[in-house]
Amino acid sequence: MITKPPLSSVSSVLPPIQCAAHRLAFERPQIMGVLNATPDSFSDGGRYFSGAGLDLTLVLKRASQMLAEGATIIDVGGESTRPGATPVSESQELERVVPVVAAITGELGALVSVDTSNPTVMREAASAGAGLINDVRALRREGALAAAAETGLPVCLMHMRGEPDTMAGAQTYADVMLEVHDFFTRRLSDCQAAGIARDKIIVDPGFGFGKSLAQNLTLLRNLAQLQRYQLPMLVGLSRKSLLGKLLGRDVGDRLPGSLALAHESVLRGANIIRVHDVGATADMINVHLALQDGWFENEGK
Ligand code: YH5
Repeated sequence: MITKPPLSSVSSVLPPIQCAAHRLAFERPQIMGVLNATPDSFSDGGRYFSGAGLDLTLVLKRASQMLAEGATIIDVGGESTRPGATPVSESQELERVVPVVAAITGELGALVSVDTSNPTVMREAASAGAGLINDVRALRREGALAAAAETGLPVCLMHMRGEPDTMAGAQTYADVMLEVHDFFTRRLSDCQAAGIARDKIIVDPGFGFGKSLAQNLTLLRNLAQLQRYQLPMLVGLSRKSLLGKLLGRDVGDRLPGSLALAHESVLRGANIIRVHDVGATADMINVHLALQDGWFENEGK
């Protein structure tokens, strides 16, 4: 009899990663909740800004809500990666990100990742309590490898060809899977050379960054291939434009599509799901886990 291979080809649980005081474990998919400290992001820009600027009370309220709904990481970003977005200066990014990181770690004791490509922001956010560096440019900015190594924090390396500003034009890849694989092979070796231990790295294929709809779907269909590194895998698909193209939905009407994409990612071995809608994603993951072998023996009633 011919049996189909499972979607997820690696069944053993990856070792946990130490993120500052927090141990991030991978027995179950973890949820990273998005918190944009920007006035101009795609999906939730300007939410925490009042007349006086960034309002930390609103930020803490939103972070608490995401934690209560099941997020284990809050991803704080101060730079919009939207093509054509006004570039943010270093001082502006520091001003937005550092107080937010300090407030969420200090007041809520939560694990915070800092979504930045800037070496100074990496250092200052680490001092303020961040437990993870999430860099959409995969530490390719001048000084970023050294800064990340200095903090000693784990890092998420995301695949993107070029820069957010130049990536918008559909890129042509001979083979998108091969390109992503070559990219990680190079970045993993550069990280190792900079003194970032391999076991501190998370990989992310970078959905929506310079990729066509077809390329994004190819990446997701073949996501299990990224388990070859035996490193945790993060995916960010929540509310992204591929759903606009696929379903003709505006950014506020993409939750069902986002859940389907997140579920397909979990089936293919994703370990961390970066989302805007934490509660709905937690329900999806809990239903998925209830169908896993052994669940009723281990935690079901
Ligand atoms: C990611 O995939 N993405 S910021 C466009 C949207 C909605 C959302 C048009 N940071 C990732 O979330 N970090 C971002 O609607 C990320 N992986 C990691 N590691 C883009 C974003 C978005 C863009």
